[in-house]
Amino acid sequence: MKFTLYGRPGWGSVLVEPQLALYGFDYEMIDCGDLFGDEEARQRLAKVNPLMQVPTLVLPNGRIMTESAAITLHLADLAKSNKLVPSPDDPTRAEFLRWLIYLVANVYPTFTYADVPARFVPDPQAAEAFKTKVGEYREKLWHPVEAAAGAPWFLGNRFSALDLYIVAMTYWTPRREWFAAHAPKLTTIAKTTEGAPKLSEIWKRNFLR
Ligand SMILES: N[C@@H](CCC(=O)N[C@@H](CS)C(=O)NCC(=O)O)C(=O)O
Repeated sequence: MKFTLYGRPGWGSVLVEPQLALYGFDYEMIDCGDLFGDEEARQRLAKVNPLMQVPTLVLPNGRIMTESAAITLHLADLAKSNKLVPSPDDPTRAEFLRWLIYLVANVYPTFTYADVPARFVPDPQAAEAFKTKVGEYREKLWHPVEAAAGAPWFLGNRFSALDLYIVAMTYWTPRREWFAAHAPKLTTIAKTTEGAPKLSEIWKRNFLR
């Protein structure tokens, strides 16, 4: 029962790796290479994920999963555990689903469009202006997340996969300094989650090199 996770330190694989670890699943990591700068890396990944994105997860039965939110829900099913995903009768379930999907449907695509804006807006000046606008929009998207955040975890007393997303995504642009100034609750959640000894090796490998 072994999973294979395609990823890269600090990239989207870091949303899934801590989940595999917390469930105690056996997994190996494959570095996908620089998907933005290396066409060979893109073509290699295209064989398992036509969108050439990570996380890309090969399940123990050989099937491929992409989309971090789908992976999050499926891993909880496979683990038969409610450790990271509240079960359907849990009062926090609706809130969990709402914000999980919000993060992947609203926040995550801003990176797709603004990481390499020239893919969508060929003119360099227009691309720069587009990147700035998408960046501003991304900041706006974080305000409702901050407003909805509980303590000590996003869902209040209940730790969940959302706390793992918050650690990773607050390392991404607009980055920790911005979150400290504009999203203090999310910053505290990120720090508390990162402080848990079980995952320290994973966070270190991904963000603190
Ligand atoms: N909807 C996907 C988004 C994955 C994603 O955008 N991953 C980024 C890395 S953080 C990526 O692979 N980007 C490469 C590209 O956009 O070409 C998910 O939630 O898993």
